[in-house]
Amino acid sequence: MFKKRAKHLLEAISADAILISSPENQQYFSGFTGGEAVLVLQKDKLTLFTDSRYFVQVKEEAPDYTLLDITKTKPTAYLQDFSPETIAFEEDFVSAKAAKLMADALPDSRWLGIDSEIMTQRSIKDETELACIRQAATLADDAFHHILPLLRPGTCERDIALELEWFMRKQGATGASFPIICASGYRSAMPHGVASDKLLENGDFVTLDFGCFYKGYASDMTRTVVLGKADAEQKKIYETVLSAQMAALDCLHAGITGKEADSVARNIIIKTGYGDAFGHSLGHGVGLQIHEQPNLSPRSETVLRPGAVVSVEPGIYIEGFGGVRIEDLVIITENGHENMTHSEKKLLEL
Ligand SMILES: [Mn+2]
Repeated sequence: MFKKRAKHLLEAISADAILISSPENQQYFSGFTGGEAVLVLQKDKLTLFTDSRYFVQVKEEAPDYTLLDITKTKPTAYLQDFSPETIAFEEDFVSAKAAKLMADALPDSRWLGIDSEIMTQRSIKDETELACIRQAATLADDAFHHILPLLRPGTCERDIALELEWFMRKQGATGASFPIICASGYRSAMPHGVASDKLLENGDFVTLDFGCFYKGYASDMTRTVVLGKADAEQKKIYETVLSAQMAALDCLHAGITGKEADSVARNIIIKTGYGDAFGHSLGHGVGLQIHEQPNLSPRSETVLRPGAVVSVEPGIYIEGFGGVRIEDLVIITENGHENMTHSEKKLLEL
């Protein structure tokens, strides 16, 4: 599998060697999860450079790679023997200083940024990856079910976030996939309102946006509930977001662009008069990172392909009043999508 991924990338670009420095891409191309290494991909040779802290781990996780001690041989010194004409590297990840050192060590080589090719390859998930993301999504669903009885007036947002993370980790997640958002009452108008010391109050919208990492892969979901009885405006906002979300899900299939999907949800929100209150894009790709390709945004010309994993998360946010977001995580298929998020979506009045 890892050999196949490396081969695919080598074939997609014309470079004699590819250097992989970021932790996510090291995991993607080799299986190594230690994070501190450099991979060198060459046509018939896969080499992993790291130090003795990781030697045992590399043998376990990345058996397709030849292990070299980075304290004895630097990747650039190793490459000098091959006089590579073109070397590809992650220019979005490598610091300017490190890039200069690399270029100085191999002054005759042409250096090529490779980030977008890698992100395009990573945007289509294979079955092994999908199994991890499904499990990460299931753990998040289970955590939402677990947290519902704890959403009570007087509970602190941070305690809710902590309990969600604790629950997911107890069930096998390695951590939350980003700082958990628990935004209640007026704070729910902040799309990225990370949990604060605020106590939940009766009448509050409570937006929970969270997910976890399972075997390196992220999940992402959002639900918004009301504490007590929802008032008429809360109901109207919630129903608008829900119908936008359902319409966007219905339109998803391989072949449409990110832009088209975004506009389906956005037009519903605009028609209801809340257009200005939906400032962010409809969704984003999810995988080894919480935000990756493809994007479902008004600017995204990317055509969705089968095997892409995206979030679908319209929202309405009104300063001083509150906000609603509903988010599912789905796999794009030839004729539609597979929804990995199964938590209740009708308005819960707790
Ligand atoms: Mn998201």
